[in-house]
Amino acid sequence: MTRIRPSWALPLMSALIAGSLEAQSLIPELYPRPQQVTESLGWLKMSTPLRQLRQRLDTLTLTQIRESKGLYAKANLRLGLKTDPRLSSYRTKVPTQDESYYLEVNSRGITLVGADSVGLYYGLQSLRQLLASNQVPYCKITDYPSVGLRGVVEGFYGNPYSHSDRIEQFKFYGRTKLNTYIYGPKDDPYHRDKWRELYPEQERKRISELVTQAHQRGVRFVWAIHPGLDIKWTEEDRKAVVRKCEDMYRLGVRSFAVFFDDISADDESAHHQAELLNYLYEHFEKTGMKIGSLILCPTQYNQAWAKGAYLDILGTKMNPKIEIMWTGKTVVTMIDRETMEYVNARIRRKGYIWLNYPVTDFAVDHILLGPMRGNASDIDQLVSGFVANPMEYAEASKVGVFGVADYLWNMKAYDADRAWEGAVKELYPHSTEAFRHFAQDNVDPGANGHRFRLQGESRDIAPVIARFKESLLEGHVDRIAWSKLQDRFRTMAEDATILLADKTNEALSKELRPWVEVYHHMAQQGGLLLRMQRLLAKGKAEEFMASYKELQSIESKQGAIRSRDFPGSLNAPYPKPADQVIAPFLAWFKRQLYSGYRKTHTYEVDKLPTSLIEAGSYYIRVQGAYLTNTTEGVQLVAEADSINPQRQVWSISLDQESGNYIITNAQDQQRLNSSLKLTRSADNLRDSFVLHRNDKGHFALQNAKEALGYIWGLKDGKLQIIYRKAVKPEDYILELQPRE
Ligand code: 14T
Repeated sequence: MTRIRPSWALPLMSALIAGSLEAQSLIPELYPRPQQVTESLGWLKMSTPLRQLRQRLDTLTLTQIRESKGLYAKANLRLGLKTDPRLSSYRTKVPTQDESYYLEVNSRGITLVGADSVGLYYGLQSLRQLLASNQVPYCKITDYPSVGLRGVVEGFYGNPYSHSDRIEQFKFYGRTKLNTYIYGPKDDPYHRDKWRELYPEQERKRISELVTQAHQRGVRFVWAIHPGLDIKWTEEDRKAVVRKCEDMYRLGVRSFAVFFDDISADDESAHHQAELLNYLYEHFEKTGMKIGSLILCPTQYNQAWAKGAYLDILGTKMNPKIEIMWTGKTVVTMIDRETMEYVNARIRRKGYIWLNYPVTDFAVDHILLGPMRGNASDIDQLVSGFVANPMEYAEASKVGVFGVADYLWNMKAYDADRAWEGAVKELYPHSTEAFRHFAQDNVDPGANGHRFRLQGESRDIAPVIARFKESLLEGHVDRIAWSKLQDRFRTMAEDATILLADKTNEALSKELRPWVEVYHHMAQQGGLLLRMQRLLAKGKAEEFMASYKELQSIESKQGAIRSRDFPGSLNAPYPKPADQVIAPFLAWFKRQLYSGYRKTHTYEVDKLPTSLIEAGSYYIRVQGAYLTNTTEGVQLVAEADSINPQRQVWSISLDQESGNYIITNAQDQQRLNSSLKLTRSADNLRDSFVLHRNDKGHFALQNAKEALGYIWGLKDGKLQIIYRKAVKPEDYILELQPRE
C-alpha cells in the first residue's frame, strides 16, 4: 500500500496526537491490503447512521446493496457504478480491471464508485473496516486485484464440508475479496466414485442454495467432476459427463471443472482428456449455455510428475480458453516464478494454480494455522487463476485462506505476518492473544510423504529450549531458561482454557477442541517435567515418582483424544499440536529425566517406561526370513547363514537426542539409511527409525524424518519402503529376535 501524505500534514498531525512525536495514520490495517491509499488530514466523526451502516456492511449481500438506499443517504454515502451519470466526475478514478473500485472519504462525506457490482461490493468491504473506530479518516483508495480469479478449491480427501460450513465460507470469501469456489471434495461420491449418477433431489436443492449464496457474495461457484477412476473414452461416457454438467447447470452452476488427478495417464490420455474438454466446451457453446469458465486438472499436475509429451499435447490440442491447473514444482509446495514459466510454455496458456495449502489430508494429525508464506511475489501476470486447497476443517482453514486472499489481491505488497495477524483477529476477536499463541505453535505439518515442511513454529521459545537443553547436557540448569519455560507452559494452559471457553464461533471451537485439549495436556506435562527436574536435582526420589504418576495420568488422558472421525478415505488421527518444537522437547526432556533417574536412584525405578527394545544385537525377521547384508544389497534371505552369520546380525541402539533407533550391520558396521541401503555416511535424523510394537509383539520401522509416511513393508515378497497415510498395527510385520 502506498500512503501518500502531504508533507505539511506531518507537524500538524503530530501536534494533534497528544504525546506522540510522529504522525500516526488513522487508517486501520485493511485486509486485503488495497493497492493505493492516500490519507489526508481529518476525519469524519462516527455517527449513529455510520454505525448502522457498519452493522449492515458486516453481513451484506450483493442484492442488499440496492436495498439500503435510505441508510446510505443518512450516512452521507454516495455510491454507484462508474457508468452512473451522477458519478461521472469519478469515472476516470476507477481502475479499468474487473472488480475494482474507488473510495473517497472527505469533509463532504463518503463516495464509493465500483467498476462493476462486485467492485462496489468490495469497496463496501473496505469501508466496513474503515468504519471500525470512532474516527473515519479522510482518504482516497484506488483498488483492484492482482489476480483475476482468486479463491478456494474444496479438493481434499476426507470429510467434505457441511452445507453450513460452505455458506460460512462464502460469507468469508466476500469479506476477503475472493471470487471463486471450486467444488471438488474427493469423498463426495457424486463428484468421483459415482460421477455418472445425478445427485438425489435433496442434494440438488442444497447445491442450488449454495450457488445462490455464493453468487450473493460475488463468488463464482465452479462444480468439478472427477471421472478418471473408470471413464471409458466412449460416446456413452462423454454423454454421461455432459448430462451431469447439464443437471448442475439447471441448479444455477455456470462454471465447470474436470479433474483427472491421482490416476495414471500417458500421452494418449492427454489426447482423450483434451478431446473430452473440447467436446464439453463446444457442447456448451452449441446449446447456448452461458459458461463462466471451464477448467481441467490434468493428471500431470506438477513439475515432478511431468513426463513425455502429455502437457504439450494439452497445450496444443485443447481449446486455449480452457484453463489448466498446476500445483507447482511438486504436489505440495509454494509456487515460484520458475515453475510458472515452465508450465506456461508447455501448456501454451497461463496456468491456473491449485495451491495445496493449508490442506492436511497427507498429515491428518496436524493442523495448519501459521502464516501463508513462500509464494513468489512476481507471478501475478503469469497465472490465470489461483485457488487454495484447504484443510477438512473449514473454519480453521480461514487462517491460511485469509493469507491467500491478501496475497492474491495485492501480491507485490503481501506481508505474511501482517496477513496472519489480521486472520487471527478475524477468527477470534475476543480471544485474539490466546489464539495467536496457539496458532504460532501449529505451523508445520510434521514429517509427511510430500516432504513439505514449514519452519518457524514456536519461534519465541525455540532458542530458550535450545539453551535449556544445552545446560542440562552440560550438567547444570540455566535458571532463566527454566523459568521462561515455566511461564510458557503456564501461558499455554491459560490460552487453552480461554480458547475452550470462547463461544463466539461454535463450528470453529468444535474443529479445534481436540487440538486445544491435547495442547492443554502438553502444557501440564511441561510444568510437571520442570518440577520433576528440580526434584531429581534435589535427590527427592519419592516426590519425583509421585509426579511421574501424575504425568502418566495426563499422558493417558491426552492419548485418548482423537480428532474428528473420517468415514471417508482418511483415518481418525491422534492430534499432534505444537509438533515441531514443543512436543519433541517434551519427549526429549522425559528421556533425559528417566535416564538421569535410573543412573542415580532405585526407588520404584521399574515403574519408569522401558524403551520398546533393549539396545543390542538382533535378527530382523519377516515371515521367517532374515534381513541380510548381501553383495546385492540388503535383502530378505530364507535361511540362517551359518558361514557368514554376522551378515544377518543387526545392532539396534537408541539415539538419545531424537529418541529414534539407529541400525547397524554387524558384518561391516555400516548403517542402514532411509532407503534401506547400507552406508557409512548416514544422516543422524533422516537415517534413523521410529519403532512401533503391536500386541502380537510384531514391530514396524518407520522412517524418521521428512518421509514419516514411509514404513518398511513387503511388496512382491521383497522388503521395501512403502507409503502409508497412517501406520496401523496390522502393518507391523517385523520380528526382532535377540541374538543370544
Ligand atoms: F489435483 C491436484 F492438484 C491435487 O493436488 N490432487 C490431490 C488433492 O486432492 C490432495 O488434497 C492433495 C494433497 O494431498 O494432493 C493430491 O492428492 C495426492 C497426491 C499425491 F501425491 C494423493 C496422494 C498422493 F500420493
